[in-house]
Amino acid sequence: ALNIDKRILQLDEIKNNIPERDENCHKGNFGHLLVIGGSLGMMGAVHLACLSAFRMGAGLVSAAIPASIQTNLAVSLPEMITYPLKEMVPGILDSEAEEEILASIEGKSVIVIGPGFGNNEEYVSILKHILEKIDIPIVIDADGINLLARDISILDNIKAPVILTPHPGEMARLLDISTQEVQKNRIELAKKLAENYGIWVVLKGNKTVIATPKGEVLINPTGSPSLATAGSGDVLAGMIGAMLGQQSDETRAICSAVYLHGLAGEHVAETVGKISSKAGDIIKAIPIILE
Ligand code: NPW
Ligand code: AMP
Ligand code: MG
Repeated sequence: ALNIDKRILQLDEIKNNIPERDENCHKGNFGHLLVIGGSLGMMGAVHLACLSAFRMGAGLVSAAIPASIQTNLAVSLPEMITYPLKEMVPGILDSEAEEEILASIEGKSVIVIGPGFGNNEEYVSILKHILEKIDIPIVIDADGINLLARDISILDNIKAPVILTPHPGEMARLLDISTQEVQKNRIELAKKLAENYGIWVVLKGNKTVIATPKGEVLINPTGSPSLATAGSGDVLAGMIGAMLGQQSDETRAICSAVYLHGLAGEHVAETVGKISSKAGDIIKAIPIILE
C-alpha cells in the first residue's frame, strides 16, 4: 500500500494566505496575471477566469487571445488588458502568434493557459516553448491539459512551478486510462503524476485532491454540486492564478483558491440553489465569502 500523507485543509490556514491591504498598497503588490486562451466559440472561459482573478484580489489581469475575439472580451471586462494574437482563420492562431504570446509574458508574475483555448495540434509547440522559457508559475488548465495529453514529455523541460488542474476526464486523457480508473485511484494517481514531473496536480471533482512535488497530498473539504456547471473550472483557474500572484508559497496559494472556490459553491447552493447555479454566481459569491 502507498504511504500517503493525507491532510484535510482547515479554514484558519486559508484566509491568512491572502495579504492584507495596508494604506500604502498599490496594484503592483498583488500580482499581474496573464490568461492565455479563448477561441471563437469559447471566449467566455477567458472572461470567467479573468473576472474571478480580479475578485480574488489580483492587482492586474491581462489576456492573450485571438484577435477576432479581442473587442468582445475587452468590452465584457474593461478592467482587463488584452493582447490580440494573429490568426490563420478567425479563432485559430497563426504560427506567428507564438512570438506574440512570449512577448505578452514579459513583466507578468503568473500565467494561466488553456481555458477555451482549443485543442489544436499546432498549439503543442507553443506550450512547449513557453514551458522551456518561463520562470514564473503557470497554471495549465482545460485545453492546456489536452495539449499535454498529446505529448506529456513536454513536462520534462520545465524551470517554473507548474500547476495542472485536470477534471477527472482530462486526467484520464492525460494518463491514457478511463475516467472510472481515475476516480477509483484519485489520490495515488495525483501523487504519482506530481512526483514524476515535480509539479502540483489539482485533481478536481468532489473532494478535490491537491498533490505537491514533494509528495504531500491534501484533500479539500469544501464544495457543492452547485459547482457542476459550465465554466466552474475556468473560475477556479482564475482564482488559483490570482492567489499565486499574492502568495509565494505555491501550495498555500493553490489550497486557498481551491478551498475558497468550494466555499463559494456552498454559498451559491444556499442562495441560488444547486440546480440553477451558473459560473457567474460562483464569481459573485467570492466577495461575500472573503468578507
Ligand atoms: P464522462 O462523460 O463522464 O466520461 P471535456 P470541457 C468528464 C471550455 N469551456 N467527474 C466527463 O466525462 C474549457 O475551458 C468553455 C467525472 C465529461 O463529459 C475547455 O477549453 C466555456 N467525469 C473546453 O471548453 C464553458 C468528469 O469530462 C468530460 C468530471 C472543453 O472543456 C465550458 C467533459 O470534459 C467550458 O469550461 C467529474 N467531476 N468532470 C465557455 N463558456 O467559454 C468532467 N468529467 O471534454 O474536457 O470538456 O470540460 O467542457
Ligand atoms: P471543470 O470541469 O473544469 O469546469 O471544473 C469543475 C469544477 O467544479 C472543479 O473545481 C470541480 O472540483 C468542481 N465540481 C464539479 N462537480 C462537483 C461536485 N459534485 N462537488 C464538488 N465540486 C464539484
Ligand atoms: Mg475546465
